Amino acid sequence: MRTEATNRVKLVFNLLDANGNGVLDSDDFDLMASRVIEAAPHSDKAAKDAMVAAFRRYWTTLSDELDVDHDGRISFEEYTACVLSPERFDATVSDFAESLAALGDPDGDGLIERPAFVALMRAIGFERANVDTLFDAFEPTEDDRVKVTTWVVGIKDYYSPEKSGIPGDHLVGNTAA
Ligand SMILES: [Ca+2]
Ligand SMILES: [Ca+2]
Repeated sequence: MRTEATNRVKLVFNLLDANGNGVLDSDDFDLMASRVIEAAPHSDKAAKDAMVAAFRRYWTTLSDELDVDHDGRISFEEYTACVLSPERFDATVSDFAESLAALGDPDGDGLIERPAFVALMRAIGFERANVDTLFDAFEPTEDDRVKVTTWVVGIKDYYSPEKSGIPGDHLVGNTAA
């Protein structure tokens, strides 16, 4: 696995541990889902429900696939296995990526404005400066919007162990140090 992928995985693990107890557990995903929903006040109920469902599925998949000692929690060591067999998580990551991007596009025009993007990414816990750099790397239009599809691809790439030098690496930024 590439170093960049390891750093991306480490960052996501720390962010997903929303209650800060050092392991991933069911509670983290409820907390994260409510934070993200709150950051999308203009989205409709269907989009919010889809996001909540995607977070639930995310936890269920991680729990089924990675909780090898069956203690209901996923340690960082358990979590790192996800990058070794990413194909087991493809469908879950796709569902998550599409739900998140859809939440950022309440008017359904296929484009996401910077403030909506920043609000969602900050809710997940990424650093503001890194979020702006990522948005710029997605090559926004003149009126500062990026395509939903670009973001979806960006999220999937983020979880790909063989990828490096991708826009998502900007999220790691200084926080990896
Ligand atoms: Ca936790
Ligand atoms: Ca465990």
